[in-house]
Amino acid sequence: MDIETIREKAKNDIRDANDAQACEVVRVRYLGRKDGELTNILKSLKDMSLEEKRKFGVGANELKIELNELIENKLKELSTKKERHLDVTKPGKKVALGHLHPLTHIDKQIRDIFSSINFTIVDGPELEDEYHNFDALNIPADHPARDMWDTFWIKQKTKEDGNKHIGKFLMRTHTSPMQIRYMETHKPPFQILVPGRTFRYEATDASHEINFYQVEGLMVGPDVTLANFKFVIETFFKKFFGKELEFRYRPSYFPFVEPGVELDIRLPGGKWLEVMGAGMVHRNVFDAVKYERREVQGFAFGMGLDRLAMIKYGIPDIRLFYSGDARFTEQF
Ligand code: YSA
Repeated sequence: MDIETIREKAKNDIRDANDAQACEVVRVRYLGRKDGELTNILKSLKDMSLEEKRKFGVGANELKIELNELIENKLKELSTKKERHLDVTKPGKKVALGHLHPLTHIDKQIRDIFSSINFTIVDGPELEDEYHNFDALNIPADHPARDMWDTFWIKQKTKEDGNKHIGKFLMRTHTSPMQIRYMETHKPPFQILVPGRTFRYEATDASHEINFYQVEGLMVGPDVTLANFKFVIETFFKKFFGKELEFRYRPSYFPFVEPGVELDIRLPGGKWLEVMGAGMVHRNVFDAVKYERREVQGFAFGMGLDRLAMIKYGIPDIRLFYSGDARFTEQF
């Protein structure tokens, strides 16, 4: 039988097929592996002369593709036709709802609480320059405190490559550079909150990730004191955890504050957990942003958002946040 005859016959059969089973019968008749009419022609190609092969081969293969497509389309057509018959007794389909990531929940809660006590929420760049991440925060290049922040440096083009920028770039190691960026462009008094993503080149474990989130706070005015910090932060934590808590302030060191403190919260089991670094903004930081150091003072703090989420939801390992496992996020 020649190819044109098969084509005509097969097309008619496909047109007449009125369900999936009939389509399958047609498919087997022409394309069945064992005895399909077109398959047989394709099989016989190997015994043909070169000239015959040329004549039949191309046409037969094209027809194979064409018939497969026609059957496929027919099946689609049949299934949509079927859907058009509305069966009102059929149980509804369950719609799978997406879930917000637990860090998104925590981020929102923190923003809401600070907004309610008049803090302005500010965003900043994740790709930073050395000046804002370190130098302006009173951490010059040779300062040993730079070791506190293991840094992902960005590969730099040299001047020969046409790089006009002075200074190096890095993925911000903390949200503190936004203190500088904000003060460079705003005059006090103000109080801001900067939630954001931060990066550190360090080994991961249950409480350390190379990518995590911090929340920076900064309040500057003519007479802002550590007592204001204490009030703001204790108000925040009580609202955040929804209960009375015990706090412990320990002296600490960060180059951009003087004095510096760390804040611990007592967990239900009685254990103290460090939740943030803070302090009164260092005069050298005010100098860097050209504030008159005798006219203003302020407090700043930085806390780990992931760690707060771990405490609030009882999550034992920070790496779960970044696992991309839907079974984890579905729980929130
Ligand atoms: C201190 C004083 C200020 O006036 C303002 C801000 C600060 C905080 C300072 N910029 C800082 O980064 N301090 S820190 O290195 O101790 O990090 C702060 C918090 O980030 C930690 O308490 C912890 O909760 C979290 N953190 C740090 N490294 C982390 C991490 N969370 C997850 N993975 C890591 N690798």
